[in-house]
Amino acid sequence: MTVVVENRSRQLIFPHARPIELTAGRPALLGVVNLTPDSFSDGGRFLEPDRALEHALQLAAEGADLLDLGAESTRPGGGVYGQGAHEVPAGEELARLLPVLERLRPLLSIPISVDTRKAEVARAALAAGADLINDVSAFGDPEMGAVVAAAGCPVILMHSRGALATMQSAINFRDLVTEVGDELEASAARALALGVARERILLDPGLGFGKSAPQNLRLIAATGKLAARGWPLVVGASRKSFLGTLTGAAVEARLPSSLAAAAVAASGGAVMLRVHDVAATRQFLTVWRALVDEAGEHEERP
Ligand code: HH2
Repeated sequence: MTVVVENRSRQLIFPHARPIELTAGRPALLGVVNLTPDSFSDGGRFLEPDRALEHALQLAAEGADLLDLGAESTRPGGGVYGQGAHEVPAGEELARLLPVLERLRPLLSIPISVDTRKAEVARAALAAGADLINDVSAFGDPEMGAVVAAAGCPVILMHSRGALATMQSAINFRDLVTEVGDELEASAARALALGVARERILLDPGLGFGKSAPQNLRLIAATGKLAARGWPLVVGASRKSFLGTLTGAAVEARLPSSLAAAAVAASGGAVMLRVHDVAATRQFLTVWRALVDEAGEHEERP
């Protein structure tokens, strides 16, 4: 397999935290901290603020480059998750999020991302010290673009199709990789038009969101093709159900599958991976990368 190695890395600048380097082939790790009762991977485990805070600090100590706090599960409905996640009112999302974010902010110098689809939540989170908005709906809320542009913060725009509650029952692609790439570029263009700076936009193919298990594999394998469009790419395969479809592994036993996905996404030039298991992924990627460098089988990108 050809491994993409970027000569140049570039800095991603945040409102509160220190910058991070974005380098294709050496992905930063975005550690997942779920403050939800119903996320597929760890729902309910960190609902209590003290436990969530402890978990966040643990992921930071394990070497997470950024943390992703999510207070609303976004499990897609219409497929393996039945009706999918319940939509949470903004007040409830903020009541789960702010007590953790406010206590965490002064304890960490790494950037804190907030995984939300709601402009009202993003606004309050940014005021409380969040550095990045991770929006799985890619500005589905018409106010979100203005909030992100005014804050001058980076944003992850993730690909999905259709409503969260039904998206797994209406999958329809003719040319998966081209369509996902085109639709991601269209969401980047919308963000630019709303005043978000080009250098603050990251794109994500949205594994599991309106895609079948084989389509998710195809998209991971096509990371290089998507990254070649020139936007920094984030990939979130960690513990997802399509890995279980292939292996039969239960959600808590999907670390080996998640690492295989991480290696291929990193090979394709992803600059960031959204992961639950930070220490293991860091260790795995360090050795993977050293071996790739040793083998010298890589293609340099100017
Ligand atoms: N996947 C989930 C949530 N947020 N954000 C990005 N950028 N990319 C992803 O692939 C992505 C995401 C999955 O959501 P959920 O069901 O809430 O579970 P968990 O947060 O444990 O992954």
